[in-house]
Amino acid sequence: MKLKTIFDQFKHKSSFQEAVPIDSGHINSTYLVYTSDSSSPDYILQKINAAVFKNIPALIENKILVTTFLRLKAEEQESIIQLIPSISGKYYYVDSQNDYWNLMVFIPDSGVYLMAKSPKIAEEAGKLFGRFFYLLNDFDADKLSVTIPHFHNLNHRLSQFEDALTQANRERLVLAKDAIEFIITYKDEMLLLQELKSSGKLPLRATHNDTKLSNALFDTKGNGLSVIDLDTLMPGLVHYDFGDSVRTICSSAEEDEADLTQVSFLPENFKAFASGFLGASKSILNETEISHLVLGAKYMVFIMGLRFLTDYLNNDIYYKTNYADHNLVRTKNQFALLKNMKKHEAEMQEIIKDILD
Ligand code: GN1
Ligand code: MG
Repeated sequence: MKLKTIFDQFKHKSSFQEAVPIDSGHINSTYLVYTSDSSSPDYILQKINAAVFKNIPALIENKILVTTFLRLKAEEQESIIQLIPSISGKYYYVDSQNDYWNLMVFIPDSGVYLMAKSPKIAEEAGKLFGRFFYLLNDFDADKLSVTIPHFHNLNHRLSQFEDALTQANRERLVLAKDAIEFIITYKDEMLLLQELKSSGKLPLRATHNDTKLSNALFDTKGNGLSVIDLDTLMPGLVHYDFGDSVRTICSSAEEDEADLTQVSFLPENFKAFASGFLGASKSILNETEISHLVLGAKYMVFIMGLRFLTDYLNNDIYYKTNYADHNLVRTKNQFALLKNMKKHEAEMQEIIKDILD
């Protein structure tokens, strides 16, 4: 089906001019739809990956619940994603190939960063994700459907990894040898977060679960505008959102940089990000949550490396890849970042303490 035809299945009053793919996501297919009338907005049209998201109506319902809630609480200058209903009245459209689409208003003069080039960008992203997290404090997380069960549960990801090990081909097993050993060495350290969760010491909250830098929208001056990509809204821990941001905002390279000498942890970005995030949200966090934020950062780098590695061993069935070893490159990159981050742990704790004092 043509993109124009799909676009016109939604209730907007605009005319389609052109659709340009946005390639940065690993899962869905996303297009920026330009409209021909200057008085009407442009849009984001997105095909949701049904292999990854098994219950897309529930995913859309999560987005509607949260955006409606946020719109009531947000201050005027805050931009909250706005979904457009389809002609059927539902907030998605199913095409003749059984693909699910949704449409959102594009926020004008906005863009994303793949890397935080300065602490200012890191701080702005921190404020944005921290505020988003804070505003959801009194949203009842039980209202959210679990669209990907055990998404950030390390026990689950480790068991998927173990399954992948048993059926991976020899060549990939050999190439991944060091990465496999890395998992074995560090998994117990990371599993502490799941133990705290299971023992009830960490509250389950409504979390975004994909707070990488490129899911923060900025204006042309580098000010934070809006949190985007609400696909993985689910009950979760603060550590998932804090950690996934640190993973991307405090790295000197993109997550698939193959030259590992380019990959290092940036403490000055951590300081800026943490001060933005905690400035907005510290009032709602308990002691145990706060004392494990650094573990949360390590955990998210670790689990992402583990998921890339598992997909590599499964011959790349989950993430979009651009070349044969792309997932292995991503894995090694994440583990290089984690190794470097571990050298800064004491400093990270100090930074958090200073922010909270
Ligand atoms: C995926 O599709 P995208 O880029 O928004 C993944 C996240 C990972 C991310 C790594 C549903 O997100 O968990 O953090 O890639 N989303 C899903 O960049 O698996
Ligand atoms: Mg996403």
